[in-house]
Amino acid sequence: MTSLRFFPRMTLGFAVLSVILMFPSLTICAPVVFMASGPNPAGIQATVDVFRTTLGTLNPNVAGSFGTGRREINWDGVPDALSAPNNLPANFFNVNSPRGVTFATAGTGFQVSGNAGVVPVRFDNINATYSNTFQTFSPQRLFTALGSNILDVNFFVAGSSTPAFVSGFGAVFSDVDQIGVTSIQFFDTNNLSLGTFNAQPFNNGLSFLGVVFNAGEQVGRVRITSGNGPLGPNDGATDVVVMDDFIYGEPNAVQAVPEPATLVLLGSGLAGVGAAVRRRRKV
Ligand SMILES: [Ca+2]
Ligand SMILES: [Ca+2]
Repeated sequence: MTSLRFFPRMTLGFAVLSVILMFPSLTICAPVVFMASGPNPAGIQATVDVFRTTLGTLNPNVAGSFGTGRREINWDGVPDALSAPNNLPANFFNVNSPRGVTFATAGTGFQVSGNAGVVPVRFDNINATYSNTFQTFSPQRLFTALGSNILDVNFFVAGSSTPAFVSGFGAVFSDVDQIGVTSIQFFDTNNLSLGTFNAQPFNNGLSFLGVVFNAGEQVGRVRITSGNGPLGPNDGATDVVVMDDFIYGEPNAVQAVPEPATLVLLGSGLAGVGAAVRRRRKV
């Protein structure tokens, strides 16, 4: 900063403005990161609560956009028929229970863990060691992609096919062992990365990672990387990680950007209006 002390403020401002004008797609990010890890839910609860408060009031699980506030998914109310050992439809939380998200993965699908007394809990149906590896933040269901440790969360106006953006997103992870592996990458509505953020590890514990963007950024997608390999009966020496609660800002419709041709028409239309005004003044 010392070198900037004698730099005229006006000149610096002009220089920054010039850079923005030269690179109109340049994104000025202002991420606010919330992260915690601990041996149990109490170890991350305070951070989760501050993240919730920052996003605003919890909205009901209905179609449409409330404009502000937040949505949450804790997986716990998913019907048995759509939980382990069965797969969860990718659009369950935009169709069956409208919360404005759909999932995508290069793997084979998605699964919500089973309830006690119905099927083996916490993905013991996949590997009998998993109930000793994973714990829940919100009892008693967890979530995972299948055949891949990477999944995308896409946002829509709840209950519709209208693309939407959110101001922030966070997730609870279970059994993050390695540093710099489990992460959330944020993309804006033009699919430009807003940054990748890593979850803090805690062996057999819970980790929370949430990011809010407070400079008007529009998050159109997040890519979640859970550990370094997919769940499986023989997952080897990998760091397997599953997910619990998703917490995110209310999805709002992405405003359509006029096509260049439309802009030309709009521009010529305005020029015509200007000419008409000038003609009228001459009369
Ligand atoms: Ca849960
Ligand atoms: Ca692990």
